[in-house]
Amino acid sequence: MSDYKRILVTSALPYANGPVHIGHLAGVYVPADIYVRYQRMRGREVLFVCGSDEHGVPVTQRARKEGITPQQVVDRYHSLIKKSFEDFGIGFDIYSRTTSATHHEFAAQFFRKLYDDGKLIERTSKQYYDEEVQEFLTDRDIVGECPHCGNPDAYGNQCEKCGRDLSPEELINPRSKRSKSTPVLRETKNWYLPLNEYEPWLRDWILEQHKEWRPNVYGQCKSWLDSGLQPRAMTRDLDWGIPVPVEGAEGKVLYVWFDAPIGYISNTKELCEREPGKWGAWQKWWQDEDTKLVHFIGKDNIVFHCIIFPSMMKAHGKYIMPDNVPANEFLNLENDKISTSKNWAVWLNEYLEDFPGMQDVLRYVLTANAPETKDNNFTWKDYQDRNNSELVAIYGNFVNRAVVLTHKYFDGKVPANAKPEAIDAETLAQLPQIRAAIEDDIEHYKFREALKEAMNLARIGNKYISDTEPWKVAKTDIDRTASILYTSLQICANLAIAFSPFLPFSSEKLRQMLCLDKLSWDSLGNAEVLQAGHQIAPAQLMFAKIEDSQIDAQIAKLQATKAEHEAAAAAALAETPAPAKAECVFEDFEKMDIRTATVLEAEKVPNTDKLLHLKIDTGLDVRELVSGIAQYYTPEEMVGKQICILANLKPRKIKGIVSQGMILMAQQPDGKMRVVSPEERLSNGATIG
Ligand code: B3M
Ligand code: ZN
Repeated sequence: MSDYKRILVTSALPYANGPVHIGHLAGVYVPADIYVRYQRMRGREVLFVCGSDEHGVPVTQRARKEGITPQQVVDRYHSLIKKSFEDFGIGFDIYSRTTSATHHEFAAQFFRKLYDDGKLIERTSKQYYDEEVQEFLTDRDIVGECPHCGNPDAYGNQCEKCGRDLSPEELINPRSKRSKSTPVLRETKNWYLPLNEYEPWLRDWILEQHKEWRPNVYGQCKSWLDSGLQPRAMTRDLDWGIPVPVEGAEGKVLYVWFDAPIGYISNTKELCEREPGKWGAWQKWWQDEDTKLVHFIGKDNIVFHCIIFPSMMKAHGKYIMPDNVPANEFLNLENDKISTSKNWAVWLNEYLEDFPGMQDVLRYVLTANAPETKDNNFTWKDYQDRNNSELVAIYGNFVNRAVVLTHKYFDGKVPANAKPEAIDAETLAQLPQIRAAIEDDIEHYKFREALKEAMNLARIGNKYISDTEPWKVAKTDIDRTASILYTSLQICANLAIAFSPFLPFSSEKLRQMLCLDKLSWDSLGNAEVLQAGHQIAPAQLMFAKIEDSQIDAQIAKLQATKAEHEAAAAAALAETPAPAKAECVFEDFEKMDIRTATVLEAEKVPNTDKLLHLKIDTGLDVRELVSGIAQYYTPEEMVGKQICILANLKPRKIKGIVSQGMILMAQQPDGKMRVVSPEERLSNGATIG
């Protein structure tokens, strides 16, 4: 904790364009919650802030897709997301939203101060504009051919095929996703934050003063800084967002990544103004060096939280900087990238329908497999294994035996330590070291390791009770039995405390079983948390076994989703025409001699499945050609058909046949080919131009 007086914890504001899934929990919210719960148990003053990010392009895309307003989208998902976090015990002190009046006002004032202080550069640039929908296009609304790999559907900001970052002007044959039309470049004015001016300071603050940051975070910051920072537009030509509060900015809004991080501050302000007695003034949290600020995010948000937002706050002049930004990598699902658009996810609201009351199991598995240093993978099989072989068979089993036997032999009262032996003290002597290890790991944001330490204590307890076998000893030596259960119950009490930041629901259940007033972190490591004679409650099942059938159902659900998405994607492909080719000139077209012709004879080319060998009357002559249409037409269907051919194509030999010309075919988006025939029968040799 060093010399800070309070801790301010933020977690990334989820886009309110869909439900939250296990990737969100694993990447950001469970680690943040573990850290906050632990710090609160240490008695530190902590404020945990989050809220819905409601102005991003994903919101407007969803609104368009559903034919509703962006506000309707965010209203639906804000409340769903908020409830999901509550259901999983993510203990925010406030979960607000960026469409709130408080945020709109605060973010506009923040921008206006930078504007008035001359910290922004006004720049005119050319942006793509869709004349059909009469709007400027965001980078994600523009698609076109990637100049690096030829992907025809690269986005204006990135090619998802080769991963290269792009700018819209780099795309070949750009198309608007909004109207399928070709967008035009139009001049527009926006306001830029000159990030390059903050580069020296960022280099010192991050690369010199925060070498302790996680390597993935430190490394990404270093590569951004080494590549040289450029001024970045902090406004956009969009209609959904916070209007830019300066003259001449009609039709422009604050860039969502300017607006959203300010949401951390405005949400804090909203809480402090609502409960000043408890939280004091918001400035105490954001503008006082005695506050330790920690941002929990996913790796795709590093640049915004380590470079852009700090530069904004530096430009503003009064704000503290984050002490750490423990960004997680990504979690995959059954070896595939989690995807909202492909519905390839385990949605928190659906999880609880299928596994009611089993939040802790998911918290446990997602922490045990947390992608803290590299992407990781969630499988339902591993979820079942960890629940059944760790939570049920070790932790739950140990607690159950200790509590049940205490009721069986001592009426549910903690027995006196009547006949201690060396193994008891040796076992309890491990408690302080386990506490120290958990504390050190959490303080260094190593939640996987910290959880392992807590689980290690459960293994120790389970081994202890298995080795001492109180159910046997009770037949001959009740005093020895008393000491074994006395020792076991001390371990149970330590477990309830140690697991509390990770598994709050089962720790609460154990606290109730042990009739502890509260789970006090200071009692962790203590060999006598429960006094002899203390009455405990009847045993409750800590964790339930998960059956194969439950897992099979989840896997089947995912497979059905995948099949559904692939069918939808194929149908969508059938509607999407091939991309336009590069511009040509009339002279190019004049070289081609396109004529009508009639098919006289047709047969399949032997040993091929795609080729037909045709004899045709072109009006100029009777000639032969080979065409790859056997999958779409039988020879019988072709005889007598009037077609259009490119008559002056250089002859070429195909499967031993000299083919003179090429039939003009229309290729459907799904690949099907159809002959292009004149609407009425014309004379053969009619020129087409
Ligand atoms: N809305 C979440 C994301 O990029 C983004 C975080 C904002 S935190 C200020 O997935
Ligand atoms: Zn590419």
